[in-house]
Amino acid sequence: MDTHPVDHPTLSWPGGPALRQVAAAVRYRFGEALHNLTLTEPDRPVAGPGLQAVWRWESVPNGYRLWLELTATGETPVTLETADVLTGPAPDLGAPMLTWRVYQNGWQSWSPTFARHLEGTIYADPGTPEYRAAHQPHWEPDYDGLISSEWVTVLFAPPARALLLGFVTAKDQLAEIRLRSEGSELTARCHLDSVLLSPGASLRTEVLHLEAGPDPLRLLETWADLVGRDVAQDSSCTGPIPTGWCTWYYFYGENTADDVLENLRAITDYHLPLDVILIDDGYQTAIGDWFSINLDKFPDGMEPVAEAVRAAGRQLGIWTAPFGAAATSELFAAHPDWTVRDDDGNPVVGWVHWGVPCYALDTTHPEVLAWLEETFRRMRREWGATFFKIDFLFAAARPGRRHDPTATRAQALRRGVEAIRAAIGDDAFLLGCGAPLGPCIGLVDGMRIGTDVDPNWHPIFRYDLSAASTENALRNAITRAPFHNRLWLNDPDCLLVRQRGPDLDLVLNEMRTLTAVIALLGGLTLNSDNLPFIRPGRLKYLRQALPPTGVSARPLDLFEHEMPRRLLLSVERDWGCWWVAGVINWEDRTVQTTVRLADLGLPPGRYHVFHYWRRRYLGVTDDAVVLTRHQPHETAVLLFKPVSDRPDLLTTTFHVCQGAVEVTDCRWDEEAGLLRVGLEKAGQQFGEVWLTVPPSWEAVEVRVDGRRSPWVSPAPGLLRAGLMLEGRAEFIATFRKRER
Ligand code: 9PG
Repeated sequence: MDTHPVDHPTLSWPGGPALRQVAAAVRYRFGEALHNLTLTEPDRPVAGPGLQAVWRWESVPNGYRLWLELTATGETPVTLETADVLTGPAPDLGAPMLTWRVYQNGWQSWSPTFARHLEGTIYADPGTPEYRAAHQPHWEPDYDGLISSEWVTVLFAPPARALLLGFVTAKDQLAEIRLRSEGSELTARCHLDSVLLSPGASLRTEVLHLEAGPDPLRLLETWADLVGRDVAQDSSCTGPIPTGWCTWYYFYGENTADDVLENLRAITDYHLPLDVILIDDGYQTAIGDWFSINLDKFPDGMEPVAEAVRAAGRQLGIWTAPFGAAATSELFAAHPDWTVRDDDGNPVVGWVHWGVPCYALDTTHPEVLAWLEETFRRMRREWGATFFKIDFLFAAARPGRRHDPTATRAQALRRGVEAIRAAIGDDAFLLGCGAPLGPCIGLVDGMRIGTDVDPNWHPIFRYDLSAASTENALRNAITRAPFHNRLWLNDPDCLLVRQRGPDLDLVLNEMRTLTAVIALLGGLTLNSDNLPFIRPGRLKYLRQALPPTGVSARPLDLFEHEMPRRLLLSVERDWGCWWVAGVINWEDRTVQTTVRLADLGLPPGRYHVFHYWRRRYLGVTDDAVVLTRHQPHETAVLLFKPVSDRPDLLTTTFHVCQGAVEVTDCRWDEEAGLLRVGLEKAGQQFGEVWLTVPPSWEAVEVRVDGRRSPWVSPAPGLLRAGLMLEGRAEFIATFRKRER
């Protein structure tokens, strides 16, 4: 061990956490020997055989930034294994570690993510080779008892001491934060994947940002802001949020051209504001053979379908798994040398696709990159596709030998995604899926942030947190909500609203929870039902999630519950403000839930409360709402609207977010006793407008677009009127002062 003889420094925050005895470390090979270089002092170069390292520290507001600079100094290259930009005992957060919550961010889209309780967690490591390959890229035999969070973590000791450790760069190395409670160890590690560093060459690790504060959710949001600004350069968070329809979760790969065309027609007939028609897995004959269309399903190839989509004024979306080559594919037969190799020279399996092994393509190979570019250029040019869902991206980051021995797994993956981005152009939408998150940032517009949604609430094939299920998909959609609009646009996966039956096992409350959470999170909103056969009574749910607001509700209790129960969307307009809370019962039984204004962080005051799905006005509160029968898997969507002393808009039933997208304006004219509500929404939808009427006023009439319209008073102090909204409408209610 080559150690510099200096006291280990401390990283500390006044009145906050302290990291004592910190060091940095580099593990590498020079010649045959494995070396460990330890650094205990910033900015002073430390030399080992064939390698020099410098540990950099920078002070930033509320924290520090740490990284390492490595230079090969010998006559022959060094082989780099790992660089720990920070290692030492777990920090002092002023409370025993077993009371902590640790944000455990999974590696890729489907990997379980949540603020893990060190005692009594829902997490269990399945320990299978498949799970490791898909979710644990840094697995080692000593993984037992270790918590590994990819890219970022927050350590939280309730009630108010939190420390964020997050890399603010991510292009070059996969990076994890490892925490071990037994023996107390914290390490922020960049993986250098045995790459060669040639004599004289240098490299920098990713940059670790450390920040302390009282509010762990805020820290996570702040980190995502920093990364979004520096790495994504906000490039990926502009433009409208995609909406659409996807073939996968009804047809599961069995979809034909006719199925697509019939759904396209239904979308037009039903006036559904769904823009992208996404042809998911199943149109191709094999993974890798993207232009070899399965003619049993698409007898005339892709062109006529693409043409019909465009003619209907929609965008064509195409699914691919671009970094795989099925063992049975023509691609693999023609280019067996294009794959990542193991130590024995055999092709590395990226994943097994519905029973067929798919080899991992070597995205450092110039021919592979050229093929990728050509493939995506053709899809754009020949089919006119403008939306690309690229899936199973983690395959490009499988460990193994590559054409370029200096490329890390992260760099290899990034080169592949860069080639695709270059080919499709900046104006096409790129959606990552099954994707290691960090290396994709700045290249993708959207990112799937959870496992697959499913016709079942609980998983039915495997019982781990990464298995397809509505519950698992929703958990990640919520726990990764802080990434939305900061790193990219979040894709929570598809919305299913079809009736319960052989194709869907969700009960009404579960389907409404899926609808509510997707709507409250404000990300991509794609439906995946068989629309020609859907009951009109179910389409209304889809309409209530469209269009996405673009703004995410905040998971207020992310660090309190492993399955967060409280989502809060604050809406502020120049004509008013209100809050929409989604309160989720994850239990399999009915419970009583108390929702306190204080727990929602609402300013003190008096609020009207509306129970959205039940269409029930709950009255006024200045304290709490009690849901006496909060049913299994039910999300109570509660609107909180400040009480006003004149007639006011309470809510509308056109959208779960209750005015955030469809109410363009709301003006009160005291003189004339007129409340004017401007409404606008794409599509065609029946809904209601609810108004509150204080005792000093009484309603005279309601007019919609100048025509008198019937209204009712469902309870004293309330007025309700229905209307068919097609595009725009002007809703005017007239009132007069009551005689005293
Ligand atoms: C198409 C699907 C859909 C879906 C994607 C992805 O075996 N597996 O572990 C496994 C995981 C995810 C998965 C399929 C299989 O789904 O998330 O939206 O595009 O591929 O095959």
